[in-house]
Amino acid sequence: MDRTFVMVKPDGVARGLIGKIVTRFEEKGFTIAAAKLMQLNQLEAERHYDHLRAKAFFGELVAFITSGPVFAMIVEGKDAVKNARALIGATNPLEAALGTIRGDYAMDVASNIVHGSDNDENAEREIGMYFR
Ligand SMILES: Nc1nc2c(ncn2[C@@H]2O[C@H](COP(=O)(O)OP(=O)(O)OP(=O)(O)O)[C@@H](O)[C@H]2O)c(=O)[nH]1
Ligand SMILES: [Mg+2]
Repeated sequence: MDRTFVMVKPDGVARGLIGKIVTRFEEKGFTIAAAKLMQLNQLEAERHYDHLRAKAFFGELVAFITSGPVFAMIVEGKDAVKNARALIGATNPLEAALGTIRGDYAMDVASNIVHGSDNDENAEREIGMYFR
C-alpha cells in the first residue's frame, strides 16, 4: 500500500482542527497507520524545509513550524502522495479550491494548517525523520 507523511501544523493544532483533518483523510479513504503529537526543534524544522533554505521567508517558516506542537501522521492509501495533496489543496489558501482542506480552513499561505509530502522519496525521508 502507498503511504505518505502528513502533518497538522501548529496553527491547525492550536485551532483544534486535528479531529476534523483526520476525519477528512479517513473520509477520503485513507487509513491512519501512525500518528503522534510532537514538537519540532530548530534542526528538525530546518531539515524539513531544506528545499526552501534560499527563500526570504525561511526564517519565518522555521519559527512558525516550531511555534507549537504539530500532529504528525503516516497515511496509507492508493497513490497516497497525490491523493493527499489533492485533498490538502493548493499551497496558497487563496488559490485552494473550496472542498480542499486549505480551501475550507485557511486564509494565509504562511499558516496553511497542513503539510503533505510532495513525492514518494520525500514521503519516506519525512516518515524516517519523525517515526523511528
Ligand atoms: N511565511 C511564508 N511561508 C510561505 C510562503 N510561501 C510558502 N510558504 C510556506 O512554505 C510551506 C512549504 O512550501 P512548499 O513545500 O513549496 O509548499 P507545499 O508543498 O504546498 O506545502 P507543504 O505541504 O507545507 O510542504 C508552505 O506550505 C507554506 O506554508 C511565504 O511567502 N511566506
Ligand atoms: Mg512542500
